[in-house]
Amino acid sequence: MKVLLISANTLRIPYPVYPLGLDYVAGSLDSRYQTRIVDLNDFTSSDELGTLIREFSPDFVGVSIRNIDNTDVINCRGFLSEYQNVIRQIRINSAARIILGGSGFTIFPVEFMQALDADYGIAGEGERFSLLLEALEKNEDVKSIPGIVTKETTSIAYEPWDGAIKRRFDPESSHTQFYLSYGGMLNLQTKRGCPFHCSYCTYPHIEGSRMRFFPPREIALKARELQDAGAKYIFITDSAFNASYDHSRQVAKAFIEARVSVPWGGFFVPTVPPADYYKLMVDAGLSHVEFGTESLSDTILTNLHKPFTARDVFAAHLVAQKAGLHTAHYFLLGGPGEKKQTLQETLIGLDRLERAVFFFFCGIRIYPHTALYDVALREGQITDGQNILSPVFYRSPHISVQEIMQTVENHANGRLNWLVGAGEAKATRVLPKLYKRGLTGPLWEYLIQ
Ligand code: B12
Ligand code: SF4
Repeated sequence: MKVLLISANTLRIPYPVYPLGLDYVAGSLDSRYQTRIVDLNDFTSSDELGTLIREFSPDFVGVSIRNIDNTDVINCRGFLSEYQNVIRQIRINSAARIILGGSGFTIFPVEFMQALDADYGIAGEGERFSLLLEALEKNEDVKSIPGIVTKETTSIAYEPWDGAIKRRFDPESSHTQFYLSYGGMLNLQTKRGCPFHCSYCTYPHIEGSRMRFFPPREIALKARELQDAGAKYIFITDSAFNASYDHSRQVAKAFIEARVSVPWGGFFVPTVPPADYYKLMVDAGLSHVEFGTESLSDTILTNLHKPFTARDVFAAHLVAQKAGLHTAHYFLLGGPGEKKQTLQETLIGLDRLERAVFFFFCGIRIYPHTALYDVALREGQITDGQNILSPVFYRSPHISVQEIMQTVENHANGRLNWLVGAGEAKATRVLPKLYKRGLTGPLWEYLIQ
């Protein structure tokens, strides 16, 4: 049986992202299946995909749907029509059964099944792909498999996957070579799940809220494999790498033992770390910390159910700086309770965060299965059953997005390290040139003055 796995994400902002999820889907399939991963970033035209499908002649095609949209309130861009084109290409060139999956799909499984001409979908972890293929081959009923979505599905409930998790990484594959030659960034997962309950966040729904840790030594060996393949930078894709200080320290120690020398970074929660935490991380190669800070007003942090206070942010920032790390903070402005005064608290606090890059997003994308969804419903910002696949952003009733943006822009006063929105235009212009010149990593550190 032949299985073709397609990464349909062609967004290159802030940079193209290696399709890690498909390595896990491929890893779940045994050698009975001839499995091939293709990445649309690696193609120059949709005709190329058609030719490949005809030549490979798959029995099953899995399509990975990562991004729904760019979550930018000002310059919003959705990707549904691109996915529709991909499915059309598959249908024209093959009789294979089409199965959807991925983080974007998991947020809106029913909506995507209705919008795309696919046969099945899997909400949640793709390790269940093998169960689906086996059931289909044996003509068994697939509906008993947790997370399976069909055209008839109206609601889905499933537990996180508790079976084996295996990544199949092929250093020789064409798409690996693409990422190595375009910035050199590959990625790595050290655990699944986030135990926090931030009100707007989809991550606990996608990965589960119980942390499931991968063995540190195994992760370090995988990091070595990426390094030996030529990776110049590794992004740790965990929802929050330091959500477990204990496990992340074990990972860092395993990196040191395995002689991982490539720099790496990831998302961190700005909580106060144990003594010498960031020093150990730096010894293990950590170079960039991306804090999901969101606000420096304690009122807003409480409203967003964040597991820290503004004071914790200042403390976390200071220790990260002392350890010599490149530091970025993400802000989500305009959430419940945001008003002039809370925005001012954030702006005043920002001036205390020295030598950092700030990414501001205004208006918070509303997703199902979040507390923010319920707030928006109560406030009449959305209606029960409304299709929000096409983005709807929560807006504070007390201050407009325009006023927030203008206030931030005024306060930024042209400083390069203050980036409002996804920064698409700037990034599209500058980043490809820098990568061509051989620079690697996320590169936002070059904006720090
Ligand atoms: C790490 C991360 C980033 C990093 C990536 C760095 C890197 N080099 O990898 C950075 C910071 C760059 C980033 C950027 C963006 N991101 Co991001 N990111 C994530 C995060 C936290 C993890 C993604 C990941 O790699 N997970 C690990 C892999 C193993 O999991 P996975 O891909 O989901 O795959 C599993 C399943 O989904 C499934 N699966 C996957 N494919 C398939 C296919 C089939 C057929 C099947 C059956 C199953 C299946 O099986 C896999 C194994 O279980 C997710 C949130 C989350 N917790 O999932 C957001 C997330 C994917 N990002 C999101 C967004 C929006 C973006 C940006 C557009 C933000 C912006 N405006 O700049 C950009 C886009 C970047 C790009 N070029 O595509 C959204 C996407 C949904 C949406 N709203 O559109 C998410 C879900 C967060 C959210 N807001 O809900 N991101
Ligand atoms: S915002 Fe970060 S810390 Fe909060 S639930 Fe999401 S991933 Fe976890």
